[in-house]
Amino acid sequence: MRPVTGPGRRGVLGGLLALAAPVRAARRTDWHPLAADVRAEMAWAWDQYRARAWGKDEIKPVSGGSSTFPLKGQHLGLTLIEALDTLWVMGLDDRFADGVAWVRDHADFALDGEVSVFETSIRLVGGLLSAHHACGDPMLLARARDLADRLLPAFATPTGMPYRFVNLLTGAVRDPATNPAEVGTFLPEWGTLSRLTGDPRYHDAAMKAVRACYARRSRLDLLAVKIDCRTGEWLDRRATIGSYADSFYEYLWDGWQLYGDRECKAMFDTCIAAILRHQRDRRDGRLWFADVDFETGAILNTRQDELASFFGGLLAQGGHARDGIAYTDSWAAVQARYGVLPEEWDYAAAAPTQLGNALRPELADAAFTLWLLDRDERWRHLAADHFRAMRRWHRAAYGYTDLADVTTKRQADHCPGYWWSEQMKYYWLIFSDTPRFDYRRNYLSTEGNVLLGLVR
Ligand code: DMJ
Repeated sequence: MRPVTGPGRRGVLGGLLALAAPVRAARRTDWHPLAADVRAEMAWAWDQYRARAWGKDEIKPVSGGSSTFPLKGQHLGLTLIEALDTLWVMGLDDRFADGVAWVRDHADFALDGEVSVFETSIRLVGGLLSAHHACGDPMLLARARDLADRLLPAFATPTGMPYRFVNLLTGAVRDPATNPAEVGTFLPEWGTLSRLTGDPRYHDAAMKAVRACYARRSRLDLLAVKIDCRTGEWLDRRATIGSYADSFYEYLWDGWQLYGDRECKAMFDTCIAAILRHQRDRRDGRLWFADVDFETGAILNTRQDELASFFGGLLAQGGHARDGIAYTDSWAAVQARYGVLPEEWDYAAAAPTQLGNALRPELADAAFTLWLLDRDERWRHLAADHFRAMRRWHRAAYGYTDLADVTTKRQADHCPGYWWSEQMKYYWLIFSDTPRFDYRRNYLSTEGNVLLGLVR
């Protein structure tokens, strides 16, 4: 692997796009009061978690209970670990130190139970690495390495693509029917681990898995959504930019930005060209991306995961600013209609097909990424709308919760770990102009973990 050289994935091309989309001076706003609101909400939610669910994976913000994830029935401190670099970049230093002390004294991954390899890596390995980036404590790196070592047995397959689940204690694996996202979302965390430890196994395992999946693309250069990690046979024909595929494409770009890896860039360019060619679909003047048959390109459905709403930022990073902005505008119009995006949207019917919202960060992610690229104030307005809607409808007695129904705003009772790592950080970074973050040279993972760009 190569050392970190280029600008971070959300920091590149700023000057170029600024020419295409100049900042509108007339709409200048002082965003710092909103940044202070975001920080205050983070501190309040953390204090609720500290009081009622300390060390648990996830707080139930309505009832005050807790739930486990990604291990069934046993807690790993997911929320706490996901929150660490957000607390640090907000300057909530006492709370950050409290969290690091919990990891030092209580984090234990030698537990007899199975976890999702993908979720554990992006959330926990990534969370520990970003916390290490924030403070340099070698204990955090050691914990990240210990956990990655427990995931490694999943990669011992004939293709190099990992099983979906592994037992943290025994290394027993389960479920070979995997997908591009769960195969190709490792390189930034695992490459960072290799760089910091000098052990190339992590980077090499991540890269081998990506190559194996990419090599099996169709003649249209499209990937389907389900693949057997033992044989490399596709188990489905549907190509999507949404769930089960999304971060595969994101991490191809990231491999290029973080390591200057030309192979990743070439794979990214090939995949994105195919998506733009075969999946781009315009309805009523709006840009969407259809699910298509990966071998024929025939449209299979017009449903769109909320998860895909990050994709506009990725397109712009990859040099497709016009499409990236148009796609983000499509989602912004849905947000304007409901306040909060539904989990799934049928763009042909212009109606939601899944009414919930799992406290999702993706549109704020796209706004932040686009803003880093062109500094257009409209992205700050979009992020502000996202934050204000969240504060209005997702706030509960003991924190922020998901919604059961975006049309009625009926609350469920669950705060996912990513809330602490993703949108709260995106809002803060886009509004605060904090000196703790290098706005020109940085890298945030798919989970919002900052692996490059924290300024100590
Ligand atoms: C996060 O865990 C990551 O962003 C992942 O890539 C998919 N989306 C969830 C949050 O919605």
